[in-house]
Amino acid sequence: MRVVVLTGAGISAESGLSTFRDSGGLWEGHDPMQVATPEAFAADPDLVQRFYDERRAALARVRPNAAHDALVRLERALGDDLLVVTQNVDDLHERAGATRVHHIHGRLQSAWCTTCDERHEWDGPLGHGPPCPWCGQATLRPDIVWFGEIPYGMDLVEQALWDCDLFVSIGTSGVVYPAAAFVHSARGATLELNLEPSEGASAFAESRQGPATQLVPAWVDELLGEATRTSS
Ligand code: BJW
Repeated sequence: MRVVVLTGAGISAESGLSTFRDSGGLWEGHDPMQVATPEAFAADPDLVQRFYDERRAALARVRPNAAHDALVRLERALGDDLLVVTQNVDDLHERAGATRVHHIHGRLQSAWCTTCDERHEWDGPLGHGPPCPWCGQATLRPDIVWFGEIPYGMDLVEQALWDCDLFVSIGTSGVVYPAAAFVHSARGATLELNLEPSEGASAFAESRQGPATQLVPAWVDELLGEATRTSS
């Protein structure tokens, strides 16, 4: 059974990280076009660096939740037959113990130097213009995929979707492409787990509603139970 799981901000919501588009979400205080485009960064780098510095600092105050933990249980059972593709830039999947995670929108804890093109693991702020550890230029930006930029590793993701028996989308509103179209690329069965039906819910064979910390562990139990019955 080859499974591709797509996660969005909703899986980290119960850990205390804001989603983007829910009321009280990250975009309520910021116009996305003022913080999440290369043009916005060129126009006001201080504002954009502050937005990401605050979110990077917030990671120290949160922990993975039962939904992240359940996906780790699934990885331990399926091994290489599971790929978690996340739109999230937090590190909660990894901190729960996941190893097969692909961040299509980049990571808060990575900094990218636009002079030498090197990427560096980065825990602190970037807003004060620290020098790149490789070339020394003060041209580090958050290693985040903004609107108009190409998400990371799309060939790998498209191949995994083509090969999978099951595609499961968790905690994403289904409005941002290319992730919103993954359901159409998936060759296998499709399932959505979300607090409410997403924009793209009708494209899924099945859609379940509820908080990720309840839906995801229950779904993993169900899948592992089925796998045990089939193998015995
Ligand atoms: C819970 C819950 C709980 C809450 N339990 N659930 C085709 C058509 C139209 C437009 C385009 C198109 N193709 C490309 C575009 C342009 C653009 C785009 O999609 N625009 C749309 C807005 C229309 N896309 C791009 O520019 C992308 N690049 C691209 O397409 O390049 C071309 C290319 C593609 C492929 C191959 C080759 C070339 C780049 C997109 C970059 C997105 N970046 C952002 C911000 C940066 C990261 C950051 O700052 O963190 O990424 S936007 C923002 O939205 C962020 C997120 O990852 C992303 C998705 O948000 P998500 O995760 O869905 O969060 P929410 O808040 O929207 O939803 C949360 C959901 O959880 C809700 O449904 C809740 O109900 C639910 N929920 N609590 C379960 N407890």
